[in-house]
Amino acid sequence: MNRVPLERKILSENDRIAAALRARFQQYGILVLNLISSPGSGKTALLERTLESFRRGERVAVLTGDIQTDNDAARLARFGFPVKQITTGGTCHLDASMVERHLAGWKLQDLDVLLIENVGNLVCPASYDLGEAAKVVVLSVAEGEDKPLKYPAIFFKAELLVLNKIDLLPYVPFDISSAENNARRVHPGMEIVKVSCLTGSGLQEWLSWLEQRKRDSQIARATAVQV
Ligand SMILES: Nc1nc2c(ncn2[C@@H]2O[C@H](COP(=O)(O)OP(=O)(O)O)[C@@H](O)[C@H]2O)c(=O)[nH]1
Ligand SMILES: [Mg+2]
Repeated sequence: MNRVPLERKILSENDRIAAALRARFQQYGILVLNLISSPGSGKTALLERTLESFRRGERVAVLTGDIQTDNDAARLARFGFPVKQITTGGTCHLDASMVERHLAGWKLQDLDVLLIENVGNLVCPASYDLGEAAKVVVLSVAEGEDKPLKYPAIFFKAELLVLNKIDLLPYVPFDISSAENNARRVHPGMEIVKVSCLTGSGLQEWLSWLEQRKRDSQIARATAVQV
């Protein structure tokens, strides 16, 4: 078998598992977000600030993916919510079967939100559905405003762009309106929030977006139960 049909077969198997996961998440009204960015853009920092803002009883869990180490799980476990590390051992993205395996032991009926940090990479994670309600792409101002044009697939597929590290704007040559225009050239109408996980600036906008999406998932579940 040559490479293209094999790749297609792997992707369609992934789509099958992801569709089953999505149906389970919808059945329980769980909002699942798939966070994608280059290494170092601030996915874990955004999750740290997010978990920090949640009240103790919040029904949230986190899966965090990396090629090696469980450093991110250790950073995130400090907040007292369930966290598991997915170590891919070389694979440059998470896939639906990894998510399915790592859900074992968690009761989905106990969750309202599942946050998934993908492996740091703007390319491969765009091709793998994890059964999420939405992909969120994080881009930091240290990476250059041209990235949406260079890696259009992920900017097209993500529902939200989190522009992180805006505290660094005085120190780096990054044209924020050009970055926004580039993102919206690839994805017209794309929602964008500008944040600093260091200073906390803009985080309220991100948390409001998340809260709205959480309500949407719960309303969708209630509507499905009624019909
Ligand atoms: N100045 C600044 N640094 C940040 C911000 N967010 C994250 N960082 C730093 O960027 C580095 C990478 O962040 P991390 O969350 O590990 O990125 P990840 O690889 O996408 O998970 C760390 O040293 C963070 O402290 C921010 O908003 N401003
Ligand atoms: Mg990380």
